[in-house]
Parts: sequence; C-alpha cells; structure tokens
Amino acid sequence: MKLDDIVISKAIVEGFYRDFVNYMEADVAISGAGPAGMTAGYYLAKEGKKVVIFERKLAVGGGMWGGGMMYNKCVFQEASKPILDEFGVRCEEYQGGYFITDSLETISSICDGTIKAGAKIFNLISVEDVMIREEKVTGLVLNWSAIGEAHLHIDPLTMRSRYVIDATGHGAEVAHIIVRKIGKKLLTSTGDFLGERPMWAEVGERMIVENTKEIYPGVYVAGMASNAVFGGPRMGPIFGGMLLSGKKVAKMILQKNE
Ligand code: 48H
Repeated sequence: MKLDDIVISKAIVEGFYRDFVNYMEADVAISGAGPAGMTAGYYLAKEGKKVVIFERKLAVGGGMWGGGMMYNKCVFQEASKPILDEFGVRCEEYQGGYFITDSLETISSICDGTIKAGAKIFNLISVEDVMIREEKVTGLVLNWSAIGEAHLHIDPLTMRSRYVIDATGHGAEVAHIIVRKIGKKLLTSTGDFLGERPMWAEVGERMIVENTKEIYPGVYVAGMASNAVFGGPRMGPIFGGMLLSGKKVAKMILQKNE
C-alpha cells in the first residue's frame, strides 16, 4: 500500500468533523477533564447517557499530573478506593486507609475508562460562555483554546445539552460566567460565588462531596469547583474527593431520569 499524504489529512479532518457535529447535541456536557469531570463522564456514559467533555488544555488530567509539589504520587482515602478499583488503577496502602497511586497511571486509566465507557473528550477547546433559555442553561459556547491564547477576535460555536457540569477546578469557570452574565443567581446562600477557603484536608474532602450540587437550573458543579462555589476549604494533594464528587454528580443527573 502506498501512503497518500492527502488521504491522511482528509481522514483527520473528516473524522473530527463527524465527531464534532455529532456532539453538538448531548445529554450532558462537562466543562473540564480533570479527575472530577472524567469520573462524572464515566458514570454517566456507563449508564447510556450521551456525554461530551470539553478540556481547555492539550492534556486531560487537570491538577493530577504533578501529585503534590511535583512528587507524582496521588493520595486517596479508603472511601474512594472502589472507584480506583473500577478504573483499574493500582494502589498501595501507605498506612491505615491512605492509599498512594502513580499519578500518570491514575490519569491514563481514568481517561481510558471514561472514553471506553462511551464519553467523548475534546481537548484544546475552552468553554467561554453558556446559553440560557427561560432561566435554564441549555448548552455551552465553545472556542479553540489557541484562539484565546492568541487574543484573536474570533466568534465561538455552540452546543446544546440537557445538563452541564462545571468541573473546571479551582476556577469554577462556568459558575463565574453565570454570575458575570446574569448576576448573583447561583443556588448558594447569597446567590454569589462564595470562594475557596484555606487548606484543611479533612473538612475539604467532606465538603467537596456535600457541595456537589445543582448551582443553577441545568448546571451542576463537581470537584474543586464545588468548594470554590460554596465556600469550602481546599484539601491539598488528596484526590479521593474528586472521584467521589464526580460519581455523586453522575448519580444526581441519572436520578433525574430524563
Ligand atoms: C474547558 C477548562 C476550563 C474551560 C478549566 O483542576 P482540575 O484537576 O479539577 P478537579 O476538580 O477535577 O480536580 C481538582 C484537583 O486537580 C485539584 O486541583 C486539587 C485536589 N486541589 C487541591 C488544592 O488544595 O489545591 O481539572 C479541571 C480541568 C483542567 O484540566 C482545566 O484545564 C479545565 O478543567 N478547564 N476546560 N473550558 N473554561 N477551565
């Protein structure tokens, strides 16, 4: 077989185009492919939902790659171990109930599981706005991350979904967009974004799951963004809460049964 450069190029462009058009309508659109966003995507896709995840960066995995301060180990508490097992991430018990994993194995296994469960991940695409109809978020506004980096004035494209999950980490970007565009209408005590509190692993990990909630009709928050929106502490380099939060948000959306 002789290789044709143009066939290679056409295969890429047409293959991508087909996927992109297909995922312009989905059941659930997730902003951010960190541990929380991918875990949510996995559990939703596993139950047959049409799930798309948009990730700003070239690589998925968010804040997991560097473990703690570039020591590339991740720590998980016992409650999250069944999720690690489900993804096939190997772990070692460091001491009573604390498990350590290799961060690269953790990310690649979660990513592999999520995609194989049926969720589609688009990298290099940023969520820059939301669509709101009758006081409900109905989809996301997307642009190539490189366009933002280059400060080019180029209009975005849109996609529609029944539910949106803000899994953008510390930045809680979707929540910020909502407050910026339509005012203090989040489902928090003040309607505003409450902001992340100082480090406290024990409380931060508990609250991250409690704070995994709907923040505006049609929008849920998961992972670090939950504590940023609802005013919970950061927890440092322990990642079990991110997986538990991703699993919880998937369950909440599945219970809607729509
Ligand atoms: C598309 C976007 C956009 C956007 C951001 O930061 P993440 O890893 O978030 P979580 O919640 O899954 O995990 C948090 C964890 O990594 C962490 O930071 C911890 C535990 N910190 C504790 C502490 O004390 O510091 O992933 C979010 C992802 C990233 O990959 C971003 O690039 C992406 O979202 N993202 N993608 N459009 N507007 N904003």
